[in-house]
Order: sequence, then structure tokens, then C-alpha cells
Amino acid sequence: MWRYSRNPIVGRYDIPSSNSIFNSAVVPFGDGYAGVFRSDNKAVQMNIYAGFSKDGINWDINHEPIEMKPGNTDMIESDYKYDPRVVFIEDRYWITWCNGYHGPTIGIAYTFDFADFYQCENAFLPFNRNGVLFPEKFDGKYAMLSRPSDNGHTPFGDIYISYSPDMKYWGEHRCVMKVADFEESAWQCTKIGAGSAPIRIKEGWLIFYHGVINTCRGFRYSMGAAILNEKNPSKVLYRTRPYLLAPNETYELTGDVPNVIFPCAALCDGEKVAVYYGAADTVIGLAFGCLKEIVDFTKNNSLQ
Ligand code: BMA
Repeated sequence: MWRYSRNPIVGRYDIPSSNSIFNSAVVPFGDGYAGVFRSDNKAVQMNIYAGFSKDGINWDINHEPIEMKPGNTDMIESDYKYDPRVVFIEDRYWITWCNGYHGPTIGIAYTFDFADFYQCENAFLPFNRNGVLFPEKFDGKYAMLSRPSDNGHTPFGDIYISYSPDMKYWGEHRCVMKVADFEESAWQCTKIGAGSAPIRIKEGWLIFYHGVINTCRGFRYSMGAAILNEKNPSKVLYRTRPYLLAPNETYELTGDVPNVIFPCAALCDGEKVAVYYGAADTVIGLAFGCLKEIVDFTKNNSLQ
């Protein structure tokens, strides 16, 4: 994969009130793109903002955070919102994010137009992060990857899957993927978390995920890819032993949290793949790849 030469595509001050704009998700929308962006303001309050783009690169991000209306429940508390993901399922766009409800858990909302947003029940009890929905249902049920965690800078974490018939009640929780052994693939030995919404490919589902190693200078976040079984996505078919992208550019190495590449979205148009990632918890970067090369690499350099 290679980085867009004009990264970062979104700067930390692109909203007048912002301190940083990073871990954010985009989807095709109308004749362009729409997205939900994480921005921390200058009081360092975490919130999510809608944004629009004609080309997926130059973004107009609203200056006010998303105001939720009640969806499938009464309005529930949301002390903060961060790390959104977006996916289109059937007739609407679903947004998941890390919702502050006595600590982080997974918030869910839907929108048809990125103007009105309807907040639903939280998917899980606290603490949980990195909730990522599949674009299709399995036997009539929605499916979501997530990572049970703690209330701090969690020093552990594996990826689970859960199912729901109605986007309200979640169950059938299964473990999908655990951290790797330090000796096998150290960049992903401390914690892992789903990144982009899964992309349907011939072999099953392609996901980009983040993996973390705890170094003497703190956590370092890199990006890998995995392919999950088409019918039963709790089964991992392949998963990269080497990372696909690790912090290397200045905007990834320095910022509010150094050494972070945090993928939250991937667009796929035929053979062309574009991954959107938060860089150093400060700005947004874009990386490109060819689908076949990524899939071949994942198969040929797999941990399992
Ligand atoms: C995680 C989340 C992410 C962040 C990452 C690196 O726990 O807070 O939003 O990008 O840490 O700081």
C-alpha cells in the first residue's frame, strides 16, 4: 500500500473549534462522499461531526457536532463520542462509535441523509470499543465486531463478533481474533481492534484492523488486514503476520499521541482500495492499494 502524496487530507484545525480531527469514517453518498468525523475541540471534548466531499479527498466538515434524535429508544446519555464507523445496510447508513455511558461502550445511530441522525440503544455494556458493523445481514441478523475493554488506555484486547435481529438486542457473542504472540507478530501482540467495515470479496470478508505493541515509549498502533469466512465471519481464514502500514511519516510519528495509525474506513471500487486512517490522534491520512495485491499478500503472509 502507499500513502497519498498530499497527506494529511484533513488537518487538525479544519473545524474552527478543533484541537484535532482524526479516526473518522467515510462512505459513498449521492454523487460524492459523506463521512462522520471525530474531532476533539479545544477543551478536548470528543465528539462526532458530519462532513461531505465531492472527491473523497477535500472535505467540508460541519462546524457543529451531530445532534442526535431518539431512534429505537429514548435518548440515552452520551458523555462523549469518538472513533465513528459508517456503513450502508439495506436502506440507510448506520453509524457506530465509542459512546460515553459510564465509560466507553458502543453507540449506534442511523441516518438517511447525514442531516438527521437517530440514536439507538448502546450495543453492549461498558466497557467496549471499536464497534464495526458488517454491510450485510447473516441469516437475517445484523453482525458487529467489537473489542471488550476497560475504562482506561486498555493494555489488552481481542476482537469479538455479536449478532442482533433488530439493532437493539445483541447476543451470540463469539471470539473472532486474539492478539498475536510477541514472537510471531509483535506489532499486534498487545491489543487488536476492527477498523474498516468489512469488504465483501470472493474469499469472504476483508477487514483492515489495528494492532498495538506496548513499547518503552508507549503504545504503537499499526494496520493489518484479515479475511473472515463468508458465512461464518467468526472464523479467520487469513491474517497478516507483517503489518500493512505502520507509523513512519512525520504526521504519524508526531502529534497528540505519537506513533498511531488507526484505520476507520476503506472504500473499494473494483480493484482500487482507499483506507482512511487517523494519524497520531491529530489528523487524517489516506492510503491506497490494489485489492488483489492486498488479498494475495494477506493469504501469502498469514499468521494462521
Ligand atoms: C484508543 C482510542 C483511539 C486512539 C488510540 C490511540 O484507546 O482512544 O481513539 O486513537 O487509543 O491513542
